[in-house]
Amino acid sequence: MGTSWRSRILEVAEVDEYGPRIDDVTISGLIVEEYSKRLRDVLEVDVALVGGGPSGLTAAFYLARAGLKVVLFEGRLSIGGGMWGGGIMFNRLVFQPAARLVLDDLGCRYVQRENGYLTADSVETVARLTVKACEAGAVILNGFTVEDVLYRDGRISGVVVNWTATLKAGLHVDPISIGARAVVDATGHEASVVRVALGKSKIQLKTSDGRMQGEGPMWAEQGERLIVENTGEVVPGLYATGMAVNAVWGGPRMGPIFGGMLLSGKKVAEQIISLWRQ
Ligand code: 48F
Repeated sequence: MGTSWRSRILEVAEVDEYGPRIDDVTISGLIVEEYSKRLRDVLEVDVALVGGGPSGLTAAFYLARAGLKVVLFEGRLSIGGGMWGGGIMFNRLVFQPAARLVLDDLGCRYVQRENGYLTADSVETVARLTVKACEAGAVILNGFTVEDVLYRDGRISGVVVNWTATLKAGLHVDPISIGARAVVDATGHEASVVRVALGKSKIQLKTSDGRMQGEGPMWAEQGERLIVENTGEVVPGLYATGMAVNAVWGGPRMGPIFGGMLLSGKKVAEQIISLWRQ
């Protein structure tokens, strides 16, 4: 008997009428080996994105396409954030005309409606964004919650992650750290990375009083405009995109219109790419 799972691959490599025999321990070995390699590869990255909603996935796509090493941590098992349910679980998405170019870059199908509005199937759009980000080279690690940041010399320089399941179970298990040249908070309404950064140190945001302003009541037109305008660095090394932007800067929420999320994801990617090229 071999002593490692690798030797079992050879031992059970016989073929029967169904093809190569299936061995339970080999299945485990393949998962552990490949996941460990992926995790090791992203311990140090150019960009760590937090949150796999529309803004995070869009940013991941553009950043990875430009050749940056990108990891995206999503706390839930499912990627897509607030996109799945459209409005009140009617799973259609609405976009304003300005989002058209981004939808085209992402290969998303849409229907053209009156006054330039575009609509799309939310499930299909989540799937397309996810595939495009992965194909571009972004590594997506789901089930991981970012619970802290690395902060050195006045700059955010990485994130601290733990399994969401571990945190939910309240287990006393220490997290691990990921080094990143840029960290992007794409956690939506929670802006949870910015919050944790503020809560843990003397960090000041670039807002008027250095604090989080909190999002305002629903106003789609203003919200969509401000989200794109204010997308960017909030603390050296830490950027906000998507709904997190309005939580930081006090912009209104906007409900089920999603163009601003895509445009914000693209903008934050372009900001980081241009710095990276300097
Ligand atoms: O909320 P979400 O979809 O963020 P977004 O890209 O888009 C907002 C819209 O969906 C919608 C809207 C449109 O008008 O307002 O709400 O700004 O996705 C955020 C993702 O981040 C994950 C969370 O599970 C969700 O999938 N997330 C939140 N906190 C953490 C996290 C964390 N600390 N670590 C990892 N993932």
